[in-house]
Order: sequence, then C-alpha cells, then structure tokens
Amino acid sequence: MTTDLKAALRALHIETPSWAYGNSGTRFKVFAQRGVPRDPYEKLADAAQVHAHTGVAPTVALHIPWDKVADYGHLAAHARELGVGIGAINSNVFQDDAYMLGSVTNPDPAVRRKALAHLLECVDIMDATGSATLKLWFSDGTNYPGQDDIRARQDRLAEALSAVYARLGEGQRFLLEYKLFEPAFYTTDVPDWGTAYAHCLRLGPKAQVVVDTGHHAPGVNIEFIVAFLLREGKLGGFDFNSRFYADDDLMVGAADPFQLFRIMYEVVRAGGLAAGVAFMLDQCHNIEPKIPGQIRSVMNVQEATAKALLVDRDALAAAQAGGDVLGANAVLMDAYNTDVRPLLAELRAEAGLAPDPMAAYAKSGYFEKIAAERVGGTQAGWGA
Ligand code: RM4
Ligand code: MN
Repeated sequence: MTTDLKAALRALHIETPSWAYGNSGTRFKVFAQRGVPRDPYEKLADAAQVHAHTGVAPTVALHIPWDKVADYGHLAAHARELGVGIGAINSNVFQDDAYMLGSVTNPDPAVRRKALAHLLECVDIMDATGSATLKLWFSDGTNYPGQDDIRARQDRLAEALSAVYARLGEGQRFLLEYKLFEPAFYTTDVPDWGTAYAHCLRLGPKAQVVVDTGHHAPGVNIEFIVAFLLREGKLGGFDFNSRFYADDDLMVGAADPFQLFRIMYEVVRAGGLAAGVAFMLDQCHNIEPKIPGQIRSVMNVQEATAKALLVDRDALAAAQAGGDVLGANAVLMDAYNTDVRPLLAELRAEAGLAPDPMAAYAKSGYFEKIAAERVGGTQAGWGA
C-alpha cells in the first residue's frame, strides 16, 4: 500500500456528536440505557473512548442548550484533558414553545429576535471553546397552504443569517443545513441544497452548506450534490447517518455503504479530504449501545474513504475519455469491492492501537465502569 494512501487515512478526522451518547428515540418511546451520561462532561468522556480506540475521532460536536454548562472554557479544558477537542456548535431553535410558527422566519419579530439572540450566543460559545464552526439547522416552515408568506419568510431568513454572519470572527464559519421536510410538512424554509447554497453564496466565504445524508427525498443523487458544492467551494461538511425511509439517523454506512463510498469518492476526487470539509456524524442510537455505535460508524466512514482512495484514477480517466462505459464502472467497482479491513487494521497497529476497535472497547471494561458509576441523576437525552 502506498504511503500516500495511509497518510490520507491518518489525516481523516471524524467528529462525533455529543447527542449520540445520550438517550434518544422516536416520538413513540425513548428507551433508557445503562451508563448513559448525565451531563456534557460525561458525554465528552464517552466521546474520548471512541477516539482512544479508533484514533480518528478527535473532536466532539456540542448541541446548545442540550450541552449547556456554566463555564464553556472549563468544558473545553476538560475535553483537552480527555484528549479530545470541541468541534461544531449546533444551535437549537426548534424546542422552545415560542417557535411553534418558526424561529428566524417567524412572523412575530419578538420571536425572531429571541432566535437570533440564541444563534449569537452560540457564537459566544464558539469563542469560549475555540470552536471554528457553527451549525445552523432550522425546523422552520409551514403546515398549510396560505399559512404564511413563503417569500417573506425567505427575507426573514436572509436577515437573520446576515446578522450571524456579521458576528463571526476570524477563522469562524457557519454551515447551513437543509432538510426537505419534518417537522414542517407543507413548506420548509431551507428544504434543499439549492436554497442553502443561494443564501451562503450571497453572504460570502464564511457561509457554507452542510449535507446531512438523511435529509433528502428517496432516490436523490447525493454524490452529485457533493461534487457540485465542492466545485463551488461551498461544501462545509457532512452530517453523516443513514436512512431507509426518511430522517432515520441510523449508523452511517449501515443502510447503504455503496452510497457512502460514492460520496467519499467525490470528496477524494475534489481534494476534499484536505479542504476543510468537516466529517461529522449526526446519529441517534435508539436500540444499539451508544459508544460501540459510534465506533462502528467511525469505522464505516474510514472503510468507505479507504475504498474511495483506492480508485485507480488514471484508469478511470482513460476509460471515461474513451467512452468505455463498462470499463469505467468496473474501475469504481474494483475499488468498492476491495476488502480494506486488513489495511485499516495495519494502520491502527502502526499507530499503537488495537487492530479491532470494537473488540478493544468491549474488552476495556469501560462500559461496566460507567454502568456501575452512573447511577442516580438524570440521564442526558435529546431534549424532546
Ligand atoms: C436535525 C438536524 C440537525 C440535528 C438535529 C438533532 O434533524 O439534522 O443537524 O442537530 O436534528
Ligand atoms: Mn443534521
């Protein structure tokens, strides 16, 4: 194996979300699991385990207010002691009663001011934690035709985004996330990548689009979106997860590892591994254990990336230029069908890690320790 391939895999960093470690569920039931963190400090300790065993998950995304603490500088210092750093700050303007008719696009200016104040508070938290990335997802939209003025809501959105943009400091950026529906069912104010892209384009280089892989209609070609946004310098990052139906938030690479490979190939093709693209997970482990769920997800992204890096680009270009449809397809499939697990095991061994992170975690005794220690108190959840 070439040293370039290994260097690229070593440089791949996958960010895990604090909310993956807490209890989550569906609107029918949230099942409590043993050993689940009771506060953001314990979530960071769990995330540090994922990094300790995989070696490629050095940052953790926070969600505010789920991860509200009195002193964010202290939380960031705690993360550093555990060997991890604070990644993206995720804003939350979807769980307050005031937001029933929207947050930044609400017809009531007082609600819009409240939502904007929260977004600006998230930038303060970036300053305090050293985070460079703000993630914006708006549940805003309408349920019935005529409910509100579609165009006016875009004006309100643009106004809020430009206020947040103006507040960003040196080296900070925001990522605007789109989602086709849910919780709004008639119109969504940021329903697709085109809407997110248009708003970001107007604002400038500190505004980029984030692609949550679960936020598309069935059948949408996500790798096309990725290729397009990368070409325009507007792909800020991913929220990785997988879906069978809608926004399922299952483990990335579980539903469709081939799609993940095709996405990662476009990233590799565009030099996106070294272009500041954030590779984040946005998942909820409802029935599976959480820390192993994150470890498995990180490994799935690594495997897809390794396969994407294995694509023989020269052979592919030659087949494409010669109009060799089946030959070109075979080049991609050869890479996809390669078993990269031995290569990744070797890479881990070279880094002083156990070759199988799942087994190493199971053997570590960490789960038994947290299950015994974390009794009493309120387990963290996703706040719904
Ligand atoms: C949303 C969106 C956001 C995530 C929340 C929990 O659907 O994907 O990225 O923060 O869910
Ligand atoms: Mn997301």
